[in-house]
Amino acid sequence: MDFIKKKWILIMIFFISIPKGIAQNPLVTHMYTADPTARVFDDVLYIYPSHDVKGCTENQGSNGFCMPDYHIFSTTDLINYKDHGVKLDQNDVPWGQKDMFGMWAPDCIKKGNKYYYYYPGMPSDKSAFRRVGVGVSDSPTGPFTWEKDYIKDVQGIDPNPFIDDDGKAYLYYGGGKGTGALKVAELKSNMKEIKGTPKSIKGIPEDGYREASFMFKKNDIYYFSWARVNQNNYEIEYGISDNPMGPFNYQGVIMPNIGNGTNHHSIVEYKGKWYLFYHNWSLSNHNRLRSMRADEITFNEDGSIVPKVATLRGIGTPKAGDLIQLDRYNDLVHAKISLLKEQYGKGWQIDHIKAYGWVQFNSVLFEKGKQNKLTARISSGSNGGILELHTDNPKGPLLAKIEVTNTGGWDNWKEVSASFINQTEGVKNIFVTFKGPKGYLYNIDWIKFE
Ligand code: FUB
Repeated sequence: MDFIKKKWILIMIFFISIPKGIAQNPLVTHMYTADPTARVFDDVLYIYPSHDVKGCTENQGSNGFCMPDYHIFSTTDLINYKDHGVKLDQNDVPWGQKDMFGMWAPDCIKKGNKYYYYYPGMPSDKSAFRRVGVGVSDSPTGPFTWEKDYIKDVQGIDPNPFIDDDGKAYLYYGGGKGTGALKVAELKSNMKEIKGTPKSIKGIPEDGYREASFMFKKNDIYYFSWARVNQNNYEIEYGISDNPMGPFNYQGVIMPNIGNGTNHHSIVEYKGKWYLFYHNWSLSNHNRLRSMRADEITFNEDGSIVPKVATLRGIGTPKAGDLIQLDRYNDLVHAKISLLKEQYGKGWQIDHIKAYGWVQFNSVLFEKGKQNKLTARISSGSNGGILELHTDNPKGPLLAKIEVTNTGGWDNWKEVSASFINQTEGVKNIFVTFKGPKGYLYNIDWIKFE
């Protein structure tokens, strides 16, 4: 085989094997992802998260985190997330400690035609807990050319770059207690050095531990947000200002605490809606193995942010061909959810399903002539029952009906299908209703339309 042919085959194998997440919350389940910074470049939404793994020794990582590298993800429909693979490994940080497992929250920004990726790492000179490095690329997914040294005079975690309308660029970063925990510095036009001395950010509550700086601008208001551990545990909070360097006027909570561990966020506008990206560890039940999630947020007329309680349903509008994880429901009656056993995939199942119950899942797109068949991944250790797909409400128009029989056990999963009885069009809330005799009927992993 000639060299060119071989090269193309290898390139095709690479692209075919890139894992795609097909999920609601969390956004991907094939790996653990934390600290998601979402950015929109040329109509594509990119996520720059960190990566949690298992297996560090006592001397590796810090604060119980085991974080070896950075992946980048992209999406255009908020449902399917493409994993572009590892973009920086801990042992390729030119100024970093080898096997540090300390690759904490990163970020990326576009200036002109270049993309600048900022990340914290443990320096081999041991001059600080974390230093901040930067890499440059012609593409939002790299490859990046990594600067040989960390940014001089910057010490701290969670770097967050921001470019104002006048072209001035700033770097927010830091974590800790007391005045001066979070800092801001103006970046020079090369984006690789800071001007002058970093300043402590003023106007945010002084009590508690703070980290996860994130700045955005909307209608000429500078919104500076952070995560704070106070008596209510980890909350995402914000303040506003008419100056990117503050002082900020404290506004309160964006997302209340979602459990006993960290939260770290970013806020972005995509296709006319605003989204809060954050993380949580319900997939692993271990607060150092986190998964990125997202929910839509809205603003009041005065510009304040309507506080958001984390949802399972998350964002995006699945369409024909997408897996619909019903266990990421809007409402669930006469059923429960639990984690799938590892050998059957990652994620959850709906179980303890009883007759007269249903699961509601909002915002599914039906396109003319594109869905003729309903498929469900189900199991049943009983005599089964009927699974019906309705729109609008549990007694709304019936689209399809599957008769589920015993599959050989509650852990014996099968894909069963039925043709659509009726068609519908547009974005609909769906209701999968459970019918059958007394007792448990079947379990559901996911459904899809084709
Ligand atoms: O992921 C490691 C650290 O945990 C981040 O840098 C913090 O913001 C917190 O999420």
